[in-house]
Amino acid sequence: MCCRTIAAAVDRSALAGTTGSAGVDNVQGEEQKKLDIIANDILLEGTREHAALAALASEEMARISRTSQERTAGQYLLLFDPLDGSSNVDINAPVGTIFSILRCPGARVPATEADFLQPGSEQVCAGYAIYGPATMLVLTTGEGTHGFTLERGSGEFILTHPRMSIPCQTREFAINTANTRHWESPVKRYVQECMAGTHGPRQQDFNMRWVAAMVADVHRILLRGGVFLYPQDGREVSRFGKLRLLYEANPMSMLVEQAGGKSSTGHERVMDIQPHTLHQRTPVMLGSRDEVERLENYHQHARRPLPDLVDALRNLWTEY
Ligand code: AFP
Repeated sequence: MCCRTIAAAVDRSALAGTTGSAGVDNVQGEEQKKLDIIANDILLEGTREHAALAALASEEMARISRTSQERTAGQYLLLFDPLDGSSNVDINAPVGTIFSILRCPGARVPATEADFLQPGSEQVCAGYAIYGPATMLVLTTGEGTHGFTLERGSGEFILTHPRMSIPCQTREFAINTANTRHWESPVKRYVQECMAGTHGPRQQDFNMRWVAAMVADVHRILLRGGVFLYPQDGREVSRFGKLRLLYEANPMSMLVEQAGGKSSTGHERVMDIQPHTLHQRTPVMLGSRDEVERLENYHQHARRPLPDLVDALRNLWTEY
């Protein structure tokens, strides 16, 4: 219901004058778009009265918001990124809503922020809506990942992509290569080897895609495979990665794992991370299993000093 309303708001944005910046920053210090705020309000309005929910957390709100059920102890906690990739709205490119549902521990009354700090493996449901040429809802409750397409006439989501499955192997990767100089050596090595194509160690040509909306990049991977990377890097802002653990990385990791893929920080499974704060960031590498395992391998290898030297020589060799 909320996703249908957000889809309509995105659809109308150029006509309604709701593209562009709202002129304020969110809790992460990132510029809020008008539609970030509109989508957040739609989700708050549409879920606040829901009997099953104890509290909500959003990328756009510094603190959690308790629902009207706080006194009757709703059983679940809802977390969301209301409009992922929102700068794409201005160029009529895909955006989406990402969400995650957790059990409220012991159905405490009222729920607290600490109740949200659960590892991704505790999620009972995860999903996203993508607002592209068609609006789709992609969901998992722990029994596979399934895609539903909005039929605009009836307003119903019809199951069109049952049991989505990510092939183990791929020749497509997604990363913002403008950040190359900031990456750590295992990521540099991985991307350089992909870019070296048939003459490099991978002995095959790779393709690169980057939509700048995680929802769209993950959707592509669920449909045809690939690997998506947003690693930590040398910049202050992404020292611990850019993406938010609780309402971006965890739900996407559950969807990917339920489709047979893998999701890692390079060092550990994303869904095993014990969160410490609501808006915590994490590095993410997810998608086709063989590629994510290769990346983990390179990270493990790079921990030892000698392989680091080998990497440096290899980088020199590739550059010159
Ligand atoms: P917003 O949700 O703030 O628009 O950010 C989108 C995002 O977190 C993720 O969806 C993209 O993969 C990533 O940022 C794009 O980052 P770059 O700006 O480095 O391309």
